[in-house]
Amino acid sequence: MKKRWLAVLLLSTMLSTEKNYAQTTSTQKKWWKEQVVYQIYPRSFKDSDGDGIGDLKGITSQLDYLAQLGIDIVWLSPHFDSPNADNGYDIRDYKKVMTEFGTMKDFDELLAGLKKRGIKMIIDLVVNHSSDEHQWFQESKSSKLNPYRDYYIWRPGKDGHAPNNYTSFFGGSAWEKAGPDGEYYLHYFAKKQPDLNWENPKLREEVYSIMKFWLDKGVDGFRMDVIPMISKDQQFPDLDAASLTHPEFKYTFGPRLHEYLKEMNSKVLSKYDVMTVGEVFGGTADKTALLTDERRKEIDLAFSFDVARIGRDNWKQNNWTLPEWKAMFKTQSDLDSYHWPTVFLANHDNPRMISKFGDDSPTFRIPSAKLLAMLLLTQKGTAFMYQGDEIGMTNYRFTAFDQFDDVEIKGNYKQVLASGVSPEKYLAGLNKTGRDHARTPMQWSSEKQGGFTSGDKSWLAVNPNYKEINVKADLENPNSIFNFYKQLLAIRKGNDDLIYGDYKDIAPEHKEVFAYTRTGKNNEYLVLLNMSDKKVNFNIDGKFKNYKLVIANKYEKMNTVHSTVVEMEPWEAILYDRN
Ligand code: TEU
Repeated sequence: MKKRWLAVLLLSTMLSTEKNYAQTTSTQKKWWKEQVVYQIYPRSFKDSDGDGIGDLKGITSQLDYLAQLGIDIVWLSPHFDSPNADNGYDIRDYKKVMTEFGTMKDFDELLAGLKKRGIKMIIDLVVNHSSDEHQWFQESKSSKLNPYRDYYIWRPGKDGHAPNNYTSFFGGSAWEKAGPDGEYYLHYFAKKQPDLNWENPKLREEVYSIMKFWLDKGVDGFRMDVIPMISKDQQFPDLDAASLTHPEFKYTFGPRLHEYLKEMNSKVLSKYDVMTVGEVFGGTADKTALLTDERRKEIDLAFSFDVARIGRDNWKQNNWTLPEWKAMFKTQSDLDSYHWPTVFLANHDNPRMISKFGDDSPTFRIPSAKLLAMLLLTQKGTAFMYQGDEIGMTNYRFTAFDQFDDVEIKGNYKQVLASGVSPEKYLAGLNKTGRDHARTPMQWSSEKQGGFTSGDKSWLAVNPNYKEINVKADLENPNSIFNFYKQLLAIRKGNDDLIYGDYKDIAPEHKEVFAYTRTGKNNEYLVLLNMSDKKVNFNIDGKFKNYKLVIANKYEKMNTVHSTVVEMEPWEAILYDRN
């Protein structure tokens, strides 16, 4: 008896040692690997009361629309009480709903309405920082002796200056002097977003209690905002010159990050059947993989920014090539069976995917939007859609700075111009990279304000192309982008070969065509995407002969592969399968 216990003890110690993993596990099936997430940015989705700001009741009014589309999980961007310095990514009260968005009752109704339709919901967990209007910060700021002082990161200045040269993503120093003691607090983002001090165990317990509060309401998990930033190097060393333009690589993966995530997992997440996806802004592929290795018990999934942000250098958009982009998808799918990738091309911090990766001209908007839909839903990984992409919404053409709302642009404006960049050049850059492109209101119909609000104004202008690009028009047209998404989502649902099948890029060096296979136990898929505005004769291996058409974005396409050359139209996307 004693011996048996000793053996069990020994075995469990071995299993819990980080490097001593059991070798038997392979890719485990999980609901969150199979399902498709749809991100809602509540401010811009649907306004129910005419104040020009989207709200929870507005979302609830469109649940049948989401069910009709066929998505499985909604990711709701922050809905918590906030003074909106950064549209809700600055939280004043984590257990209260933002007044503009409604009440807790509205939240409960939204959640119940989703559940009724079999749709899950994950919410945003923004705990690298809070709002400066959070009660914790008000207390913390009031005195060095206040019990909440250590909820935030305070340091004395150096020779009358900030404690070090850290810069904020939203302009200027990352330190701000405040309160009666003349100390500085740290804020990686806006001044109104002071960073929380995770070194303090009391703060960590507060975060876990917030998580439990929402999980006990029935939410199905979290998207974790800039999660690798929560642990900081307590020495706060100056940034070297090279890091000053991209400090995110120094602000992430601090010494205690993995310890904190393991604690969060054991104290909270492990007690629920939920999914977590971390926003990994500022991480290399190797470091990111540590977060999502299922044996380490930290988080399930990570957004790596490589794919969505290719070529982006702050507000500038540099050129990139298709082979470079393809290599990034490969890196993710090359991960071993203890990891699961994500596929995302856009969110509320990035330009519209059609404008960045497709072609938003009148000729090619529809085929390129459908091509990107096929890419998103046939790659290996949990797919994340962003609101409006299902109807092919495009970037807004900004012509003046006062048309922007974004704190990032407002905060950096002076600094960028002072560095010698002309306003025209900055504007041209922002027209490619700006975060507000994705935040213009959802276009529901050709009525005024695109049917987003009954009011005369919306918080950010509706894209003037709403008369042509809107939900109503897409629902009425069987060949619309919406209906293409719907078909693809139906093809993918429950399709283990397409979900778990191996990924192989069959032409990694091809400059126009993205071509890959997904090989499962029962079937093999061949995906051909011509990502150019030229006709391309694409050579494929003889082994694909007799593969049959599943779906394509041009309807006259041949039904079966007859030769080793596929003549592809500009932006043509074709999905074939073997069976
Ligand atoms: O985003 C962090 C992020 O990746 C970018 O927005 C980045 O800060 C910026 O583009 C740097 O140039 C998350 C949220 O998604 C974003 O909306 C918030 O503004 C930010 O964190 C702070 O909470």
